[in-house]
Amino acid sequence: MREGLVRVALVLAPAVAALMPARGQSCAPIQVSASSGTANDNFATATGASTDTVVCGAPNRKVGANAFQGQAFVFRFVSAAWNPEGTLTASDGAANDTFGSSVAIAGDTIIVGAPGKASGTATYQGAVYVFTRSGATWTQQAKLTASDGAAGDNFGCSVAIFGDTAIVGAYGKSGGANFYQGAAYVFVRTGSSWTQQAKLTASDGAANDFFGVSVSLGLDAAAIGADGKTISGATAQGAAYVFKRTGTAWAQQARLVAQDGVAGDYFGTSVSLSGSSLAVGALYKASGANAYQGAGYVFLSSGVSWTQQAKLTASDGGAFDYFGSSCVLSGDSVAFGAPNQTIGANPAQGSAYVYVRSGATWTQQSKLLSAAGLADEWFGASVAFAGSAAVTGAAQQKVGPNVGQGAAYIFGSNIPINIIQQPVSVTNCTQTATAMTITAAGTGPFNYQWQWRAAPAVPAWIPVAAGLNSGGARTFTAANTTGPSLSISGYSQTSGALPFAEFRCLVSNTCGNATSNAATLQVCWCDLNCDQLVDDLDFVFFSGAYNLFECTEPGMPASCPSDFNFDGVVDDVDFAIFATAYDALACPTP
Ligand SMILES: [Ca+2]
Ligand SMILES: [Ca+2]
Repeated sequence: MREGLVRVALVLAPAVAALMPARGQSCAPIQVSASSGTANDNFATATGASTDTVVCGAPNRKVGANAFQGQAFVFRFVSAAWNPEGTLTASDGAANDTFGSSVAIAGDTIIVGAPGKASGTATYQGAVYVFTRSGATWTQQAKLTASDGAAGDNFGCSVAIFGDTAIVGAYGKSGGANFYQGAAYVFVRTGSSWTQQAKLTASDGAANDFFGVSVSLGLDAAAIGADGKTISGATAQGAAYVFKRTGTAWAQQARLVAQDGVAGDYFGTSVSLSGSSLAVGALYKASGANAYQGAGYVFLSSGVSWTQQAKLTASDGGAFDYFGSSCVLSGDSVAFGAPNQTIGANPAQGSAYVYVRSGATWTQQSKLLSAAGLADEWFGASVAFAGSAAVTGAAQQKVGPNVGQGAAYIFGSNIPINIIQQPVSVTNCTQTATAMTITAAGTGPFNYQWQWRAAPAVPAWIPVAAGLNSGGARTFTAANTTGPSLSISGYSQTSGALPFAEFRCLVSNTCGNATSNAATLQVCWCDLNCDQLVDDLDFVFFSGAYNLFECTEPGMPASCPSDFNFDGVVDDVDFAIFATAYDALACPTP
């Protein structure tokens, strides 16, 4: 049958998917700062958060006449807004305390580190202050100091709290003759009284380990960073230690190092423990030729042993980003700050990256940026999670006329949408229904609206209506037009060029939106029996229609599918179209 047929141009030209970049728009986060802020406060150098409360330390803030005394500021989510709830000041605050260098919150308790606190003539011995909330009022409950405190300990350089247990890092603590070996101290609360439960040191402690530079707490577990640790001769490769509590006794469970650790990584600068997972930052980790780009690591515990699950780096990382300067892990979400990253033309504007875990796989979900967009913001100096919101400190940000005042940003239900599965172009016969599906990541709930166009006949995008849609001489039936998976069926077309139509989806949440790529639906008109081939079986169908000729003829299949050029008759023109597809044997591919 193929001999003697006139070859005509392929009517079903390969469709060109109109690929558009996904537009994950970053919505404006909520900015909080001290209402009384002044230049060089460095507000949000440290940030802690619970579900509805954020605390930001401003360690270099002048209080009264005391330079570098420091304060901390509390904000609470009330009536759909983040409102100031209190200002925390040490009862015995003095110049150079740098109160607010570290902060942590659990429930109605906040602890604040003041590593510069002097004890008599012992400068930089350090202290930690505990505040509790009653109603909306914060009051100092305790001042914590180490049982063996000494000058230069920097006790309070890092803090963490979990229930009625607190841990305090003192990276400057000497171990015998080992300067800067470091230590961490555990305190427990009974009623309103705090007592030291343990002093933790590494089993292999040595000079310049900086053990305690970072700390994190879980249930009967502590993680402690020692970013100066020499590993097998590699100076400042860094390590993180895990300690477990049994009863009231603490014991070292593991020493963790990066699988690809080398000298100078400073692995352990930041740590965050959540359940059986631990995140660790290595802010000076090189990436290829990029010195000091930084990296993050996630370790997983089996209950006894720890293994590295992932190494995370920024998709667009560059040299001197200092990625991993800060980190926070909660469940299957982790964030790392990259405060020295250049954004556009702005050096040290900084950013933070959020990753989510599915199974054992971590995927970058969002890149967070400040709304101000200024050089030297140091955005990402601190990170925290407040429920589903991500909090990021921009500790050097200029606020109004105040250079270095600092601000924090809360990305609530407005974490930018990232479309992680795009709709797929498809070719179908006239009788086969199609679904176009996308998957959006970010903070839900999401609103979906599918759009279509009969490009190039009708190039403007219009919303897909539930039920019958028509335009550009095409009609189809749609369902689930405002869900992630659009159903399309009943294609018909009376004239016009192919492809049949293009579809895309607009996704939005409370403050932002994103548009998916466009996907093409192409209809293989000649595949009359819907088996994805144009072969002899279709020819049998076509022959029957060809012999009947008129679409209105009794016995002609409904909608006259063999009338490929939509002129009301099945004639030699349709036969030529069929012959071309028959020669190709297959439907055109999108
Ligand atoms: Ca077929
Ligand atoms: Ca025809």
